[in-house]
Amino acid sequence: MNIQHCGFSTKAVRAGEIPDFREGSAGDIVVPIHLASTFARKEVDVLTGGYEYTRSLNPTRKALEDKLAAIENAAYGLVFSSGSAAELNVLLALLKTGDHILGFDDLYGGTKRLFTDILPDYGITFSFVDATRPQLVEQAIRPDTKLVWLETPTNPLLKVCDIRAVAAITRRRGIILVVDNTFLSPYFQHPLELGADVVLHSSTKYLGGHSDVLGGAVATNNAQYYERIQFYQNSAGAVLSPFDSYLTLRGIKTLALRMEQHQKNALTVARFLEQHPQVQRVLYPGLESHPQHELSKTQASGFGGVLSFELKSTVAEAKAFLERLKVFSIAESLGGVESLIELPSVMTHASMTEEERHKTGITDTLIRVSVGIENIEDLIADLKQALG
Ligand code: P1T
Repeated sequence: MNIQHCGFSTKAVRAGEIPDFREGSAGDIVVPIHLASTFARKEVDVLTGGYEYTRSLNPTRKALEDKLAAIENAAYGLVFSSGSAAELNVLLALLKTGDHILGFDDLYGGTKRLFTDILPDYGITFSFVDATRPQLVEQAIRPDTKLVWLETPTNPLLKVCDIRAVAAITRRRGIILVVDNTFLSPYFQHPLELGADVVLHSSTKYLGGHSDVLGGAVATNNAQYYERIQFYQNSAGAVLSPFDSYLTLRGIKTLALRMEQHQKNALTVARFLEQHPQVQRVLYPGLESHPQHELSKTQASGFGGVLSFELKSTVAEAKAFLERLKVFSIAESLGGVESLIELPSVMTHASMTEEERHKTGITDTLIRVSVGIENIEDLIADLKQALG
């Protein structure tokens, strides 16, 4: 069986976990959790099965890295102890003092914090641009720009940018394009096929899928970038543990089923909110009213399970609405089976300055929802009672 030629769910279930029938193996149908931190060898110069020390490589982590590469249709996959660790590894591996990063102006607050508060200490500069308009990206590129960083859709404003158009610009100029694919997951979007050089995930979210594991993932087809990022992964050591690799392997197997249900529920919630008299605006790429609804359909096969909205309310009223909810939990993070709701201005994006938040459009009353896979009737009833 050549797994590369199989469909998405076959890869999600089987890739990286082909049973081992060699003498002494049990033919495990799921890859075992290899807890060993080090691997013994019979001869000094010969590694057993290619393994040496778990920071460098571990069989359970390797199974996940292979599965990740398969579902992203990539040649190489690497996994880290968190999405943030994956981001810092990619940035330090691919950039040097004097380089400039051009970032989408709407990104996860923690990603922006790496650009604004960490990298300048190492002589790496940054600026932000509204990447929904590719011509603005082109204009914002400087002679020292080495890397463009996109999220699409973005966190928390669900802005969508044209990956193909931005990739055409970065390719022409030899600039690295990184796309954070956390919100759609490889089930709905394949940025490498649209021209990105590196794709990244907080696997804490949809890949893990059950709010019980933190992780980060990177995939690429570029051997040079892969070797450099892998060198940093081993040198810095922010690797995913064997147990967390196992949880993520387990999560990915049901990714297709979960994403379908997240999206179905999210669209129903978005439509319900859009027609509610107390709702000011709803941001969800699956709604016809979303400014990049048509663009989304040309580069992704779905719209995901996250949406944001604003009530016609004060901050205190928005907080009281969240606190009246009984099925939705007030919590950071997204992509788990449970419906989560939060106020980005005081939670996930609190690390941004107020000025920067307002410039980007993150108002104090913006509410972000990660719609889970519960029964939709219960979610709608909960929103109704809390709005009422
Ligand atoms: O939390 P961590 O696994 O380190 O991943 C960071 C990260 C990277 N990229 C995106 C798009 C993200 O949303 C995140 C983390 N986001 C949240 C915790 C959140 O609630 O938005």
